[in-house]
Amino acid sequence: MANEIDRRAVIAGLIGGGALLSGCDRIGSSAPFQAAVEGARGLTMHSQRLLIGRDRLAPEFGRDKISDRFHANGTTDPIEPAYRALAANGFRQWRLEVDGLVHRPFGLSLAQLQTLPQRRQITRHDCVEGWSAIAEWQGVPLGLILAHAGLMPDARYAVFHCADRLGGDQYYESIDLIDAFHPQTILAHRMNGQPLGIAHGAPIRLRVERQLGYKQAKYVMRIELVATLDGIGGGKGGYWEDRRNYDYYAGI
Ligand SMILES: Nc1nc2c(c(=O)[nH]1)N[C@H]1C(S)=C(S)[C@@H](COP(=O)(O)O)O[C@H]1N2
Ligand SMILES: [Mo]
Repeated sequence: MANEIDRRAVIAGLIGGGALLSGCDRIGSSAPFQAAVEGARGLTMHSQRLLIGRDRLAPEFGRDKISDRFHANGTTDPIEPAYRALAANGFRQWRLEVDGLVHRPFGLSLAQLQTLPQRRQITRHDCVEGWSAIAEWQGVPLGLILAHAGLMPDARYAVFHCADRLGGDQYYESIDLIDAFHPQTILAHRMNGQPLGIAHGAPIRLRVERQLGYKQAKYVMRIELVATLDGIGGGKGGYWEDRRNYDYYAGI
C-alpha cells in the first residue's frame, strides 16, 4: 500500500513536471527550444512508463506447474513448400533474417542462435479463445539480437514475419521496443526441455510474456525493424489486429 502511494506521488510529480514544461512552451518559440521541450516531454512519458511497469515481469512458475497438455492453436503444421523443405532438413538451411532500420542486417542459423546466451522461463500462455497453459521456454533474448543488429534512431517496432499463411494471408505480429528489450522477451527454440515442435512454431517462436497468445508469433522467419506499422499487412500491427480489431497491446 505504502508503495502504491509513493508511486502515485512520484507519477503526480512527473505529470506536474510536464505541466511546467507546457507553461514554458508558450513562452519559448525558437526551434532549438521547442526541440528541447519535445525531448523533455518524451523523457517524461518514458519515465512514467518506467514507473508503472516498463520492466514489470510476467509471473514465472515452478516446474511442478507445467501443464500436462499444451493446446496448439492457429497454424499447427504449415503447408507452405518453402517451410516444408526447411523442416524436412531439420531446419539446417533455415536462417533468421534481421533487417529494416538496422545498421547491420544479418542472417542467423539455428546452430548460431543456440550458441548465444539463453534464458529459460516457465510462464503461462493465455489465448483469447479461453484457454491457458504453462510451459518452460528457452531461447535467446530478443534484445541481444537487436543490439547486435544496431537499431537506427527511427526504429520503433519489431515486426515478426512468419512462414505460415492463415486463410490466405501471411501471419505476422509486431511489438514496440519496450517489449522487444524486455528481459522475458525471447526467441524460443526449446519448449519443456525439448526442441520446439512444429505444432508450437519450430524452429523459433516469439515469447513476449506480458501479452496474450496471438502476439506469440510462431514460425518466425524474419524480424524487420520499422518506424511505422503503416503498409505492413493491414497496418494494425498483426494478423488478428488487422482482422478482428484485437488490441495492439494485448497486456495480461
Ligand atoms: N505464425 C503463427 N503464429 C501464431 C499463430 C498462428 O496461427 N500462426 N496463432 C497465435 C495464437 S492465436 C496463439 S493462442 C498461439 C498458439 O500457440 P501454440 O500453438 O503454441 O499453443 O500462437 C499464436 N501465434
Ligand atoms: Mo490465441
